[in-house]
Amino acid sequence: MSWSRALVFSALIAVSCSAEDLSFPPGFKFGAATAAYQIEGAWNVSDKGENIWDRFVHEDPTRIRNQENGDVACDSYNQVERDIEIAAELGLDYYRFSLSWSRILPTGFPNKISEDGTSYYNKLIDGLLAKGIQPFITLYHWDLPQSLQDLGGWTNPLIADWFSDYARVVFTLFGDRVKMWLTLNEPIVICDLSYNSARLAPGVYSPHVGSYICNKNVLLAHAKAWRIYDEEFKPKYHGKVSLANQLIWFEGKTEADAELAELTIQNMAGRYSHPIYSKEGGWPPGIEKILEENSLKRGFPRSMFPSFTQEEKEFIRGTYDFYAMNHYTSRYIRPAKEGETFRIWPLGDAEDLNAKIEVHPDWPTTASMWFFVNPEGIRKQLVWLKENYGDLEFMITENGLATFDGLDDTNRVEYYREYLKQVLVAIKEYGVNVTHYTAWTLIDNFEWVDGYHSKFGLYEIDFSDPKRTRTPRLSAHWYKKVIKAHSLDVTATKDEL
Ligand code: PNW
Repeated sequence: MSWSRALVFSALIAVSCSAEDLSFPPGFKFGAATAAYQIEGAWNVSDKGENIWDRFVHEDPTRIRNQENGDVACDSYNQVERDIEIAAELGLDYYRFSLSWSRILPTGFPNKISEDGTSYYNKLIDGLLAKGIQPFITLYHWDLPQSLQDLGGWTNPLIADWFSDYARVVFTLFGDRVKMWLTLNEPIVICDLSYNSARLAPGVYSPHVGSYICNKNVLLAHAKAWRIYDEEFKPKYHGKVSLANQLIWFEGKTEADAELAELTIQNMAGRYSHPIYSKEGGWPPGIEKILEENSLKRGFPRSMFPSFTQEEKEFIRGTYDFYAMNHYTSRYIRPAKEGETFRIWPLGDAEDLNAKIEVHPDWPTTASMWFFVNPEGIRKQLVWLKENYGDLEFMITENGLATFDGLDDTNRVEYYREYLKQVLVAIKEYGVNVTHYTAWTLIDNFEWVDGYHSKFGLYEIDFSDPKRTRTPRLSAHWYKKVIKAHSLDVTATKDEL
């Protein structure tokens, strides 16, 4: 569809839904999310081991805007009670947070389990449960123990064993009380974004090689951890495990680019989803051949994109209990022109498909340079997932807006409302079984290379205050009402601030 036709089409959809019921299906759950390195601080307390983000920010502080880092962050390590209180104030059904691998296993390996690390997470889990809030744990949100990075990290195939050993320790420690799990957050960031740019930890530059090897290894690591839960823990604890994929919605810039858009989705969403969620398993159709040809063109004697053995394909296929999607933004795609160069940052062009990405001039910009607002993208993405992988249970495990300072975040309320409306359309008109929605994020936090510059929090944090005071924004008041009413038919006004 062309740009102009897409806009007319979206206007029609908007009209057809305006008189719609804004309530969520019974049993639909609302949560909010954070990640360990972004909030905890306490990077070197007790016996915690160093991780790749600690190393990345200390080794060369200029890698991060304003030379900021997560040494203290939101001080959540010391403010666990306040974080639980906030989750309760909002009335969350669940709180999604991640564990710091090197806080639990200081060496990266299970030869030593940290008592202090374990007791921090026990406090958080038990405190949430006491308030009726379900803990939803991500095992890995980008902070690999440095000890394992020194052995090659995600490019060493042994990582599947290291990760699954860690997973077993965690399931043993917390599985009696935690029923919702994600193994990895956004493997496309761990592999593609990181190795193709070196702009994220571990700062290793290995485009089209490291990123490909990592791609296969993260899938094997996930599958191994999923199978450990399935065999050793699910029979007694009955929890659910998946991984969270970052999905950017793509459309062709012109009608002629529709096929290219589909291929782009397969090359991004598909490389981290098809092996797990498709009926046949393995890499998405067509991708292996393209990446092999590219390797040869780049002068390698053979494909740098690893294939799967039949056994590996079977091992990975079906290792899910639901589909977890993080979604923020959309893009258009078009073929590259002769001699055009490719961007690698902040969001690389589809160089492997010889294609350029663009944004629609009408999409509002945000405080993050990669982030443009297009609410319909979330609906189209959900419908695409159902069409490609079947009638699965879908959970939105991240969605939210980047803004600058201030408690009056009317634009964040607007963002949530418009994206959630589209989620309701996906559920009610397209029959997509979406059961959970997770706001990113509970509190302002360390936004990776953007430092503390752009803010995603429902609660504002005063980072100049040693106490890191947390204050609800307008969006927090609004989200609380949505959760209580189980509907978008609510308003929050500025005098509530
Ligand atoms: C996610 N993109 O990252 C992460 O899971 C969070 O840790 C992060 O704070 C949050 O989104 C906001 O940035 C993203 O390329 C990575 O569209 C990549 C993209 C979006 C989000």
